[in-house]
Amino acid sequence: MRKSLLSLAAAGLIGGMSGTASAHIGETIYLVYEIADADLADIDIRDVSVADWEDVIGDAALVTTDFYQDPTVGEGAQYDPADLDYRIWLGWNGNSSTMHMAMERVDNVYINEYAGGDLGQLWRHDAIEFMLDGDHTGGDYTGSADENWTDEEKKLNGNRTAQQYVAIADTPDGRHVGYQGAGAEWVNALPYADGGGGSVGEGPTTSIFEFYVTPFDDLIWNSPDDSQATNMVDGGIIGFQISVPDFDIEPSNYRAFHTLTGQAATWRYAERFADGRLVGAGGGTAVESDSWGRIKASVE
Ligand SMILES: [Ca+2]
Ligand SMILES: [Ca+2]
Ligand SMILES: [Ca+2]
Repeated sequence: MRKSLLSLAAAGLIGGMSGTASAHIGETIYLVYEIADADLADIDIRDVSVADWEDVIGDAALVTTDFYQDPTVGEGAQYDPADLDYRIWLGWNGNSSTMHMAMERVDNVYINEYAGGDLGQLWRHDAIEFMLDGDHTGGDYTGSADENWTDEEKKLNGNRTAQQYVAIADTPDGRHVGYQGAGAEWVNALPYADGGGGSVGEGPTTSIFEFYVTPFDDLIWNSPDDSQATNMVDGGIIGFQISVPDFDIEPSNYRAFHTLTGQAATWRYAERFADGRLVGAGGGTAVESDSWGRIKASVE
């Protein structure tokens, strides 16, 4: 039973679409629901609380047991709610072409030594990783995909056709979300991205992440004008992947690595992302519309 803005759907639901250019992995297609403008206005990403997400959207889209705990990464710890447990809300907005996420994370040992000033380092700490391939064409999206590239070409092509974002709860410089390519000054800033978060308690620590980012079909790191954000519309297919690392000893020293797709090296290969089918809000808010219930019923 899954009651959320994002649901597992049978592959047959969109049938003929599997023959398109979309790269995809596995049999699962996730339904990702639009958050209408009116609902977004009721979500405060800086209040260090997911109560607004619960009020506006409802239950979390994904929980820890939806993820695969990769036994080959670090200690390879498997699911234990006393070690790491979380809830994730996910949605999109067509007017701003943005993907929105919140996570409430309960972790027995909270490792965050991020010093600020370099968003490319967020992955070393207890955080959440959100990878997007807006048109889901797949491919190696790292700057090392071609060994013959010059340094300039590596910089241009890194995270160009898909993007890996990482968000952190506590940060000394107020910047909570960042991607792994060049052009961080504008890609991670308004209107393309913003975030908030914080944490409370110790042993366990509850940390909160709330943020939005922009998927780009073509991201030119030194030219916002030439970059093309994904045109997000009802019925569109997006590639996405979520990873949740757990560090309990020190930064970069993995206790566990949770991944939604179960695929290795999604930091490199976008064709290993999951398929997400964008479901539009049709102008209605989550509270006003009963379409969510109908869609959920159709896939159970
Ligand atoms: Ca909030
Ligand atoms: Ca832990
Ligand atoms: Ca931890």
